[in-house]
Amino acid sequence: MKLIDGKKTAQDIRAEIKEEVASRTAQGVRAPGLAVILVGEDPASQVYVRNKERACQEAGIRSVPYRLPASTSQEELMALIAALNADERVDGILLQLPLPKGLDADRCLLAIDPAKDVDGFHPESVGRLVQGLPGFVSCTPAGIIELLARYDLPTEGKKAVVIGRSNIVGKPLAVLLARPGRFGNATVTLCHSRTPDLAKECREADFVFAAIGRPRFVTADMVKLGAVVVDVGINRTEQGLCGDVDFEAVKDKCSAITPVPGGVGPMTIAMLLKNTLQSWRQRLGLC
Ligand code: BQF
Repeated sequence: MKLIDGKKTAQDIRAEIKEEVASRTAQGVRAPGLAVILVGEDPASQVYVRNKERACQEAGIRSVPYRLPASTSQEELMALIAALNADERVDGILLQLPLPKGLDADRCLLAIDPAKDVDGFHPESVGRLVQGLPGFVSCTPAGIIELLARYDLPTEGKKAVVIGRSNIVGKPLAVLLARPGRFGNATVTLCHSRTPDLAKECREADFVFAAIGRPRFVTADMVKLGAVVVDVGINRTEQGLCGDVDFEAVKDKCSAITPVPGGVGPMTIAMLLKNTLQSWRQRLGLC
């Protein structure tokens, strides 16, 4: 079994980004800017936002925090997004989800300029992904494909099972895996809570991507010998962070596996920086 080290890979990518930012800014180009909006006090969201801001800072990306109370109105939030759309020094707009009750996330995401949609959640970004057009790709699925590429685990011609049909992970991941290319061209099965025999679907898969949101949901009997297992789960339990895969049981059966923590999670952050860098290049005509 090969352990797929997302923490190390994400560090490598962040170092590459830092180098590009440093060399451009040394020539007088302004630094990339990312606006980070956090509404309310959700403890997990606070951790994620801190992770993202720290990563930006280390890479030379200017992160501009907007911490708003849970009592913020939809119109106030829409006005902030409009102001950030118009701000030339802002290359990316990150609206941390979930939003507190009473706020309409879809309406907010629709208001973000697609050119600054570094989370890839705008319907235009999703449409571009589905149609195979260039655009921002949701960070977690993009990070997963990047991990497969950097570990040279091609999906071409293989059977892939994605468990979970969320807009943020499962659906875009299934689309990426079915795209042309060495780290695409998979025969993809998108499974969910209404799939009649999930264990059978998984057992037939060369690649299993677990994005269910239930601790240790994928057990050893669900995994084919030699399969690649990617654990996207971030579950908080009494014993700490835990994935959607029963790691201890599955690790001896698969050819490669991502741990939690230190697998897909850090790659999500690295891809956010990569998307911000991409937006900055495009907006300044650096590419
Ligand atoms: C790690 C997220 C569910 C819902 C909303 C590193 C992160 C997590 C884990 C992180 C996530 C999950 C983020 C590890 C951002 C990933 O070492 O394993 C980093 O900060 N994430 C988010 O912003 O919103 C979420 C999961």
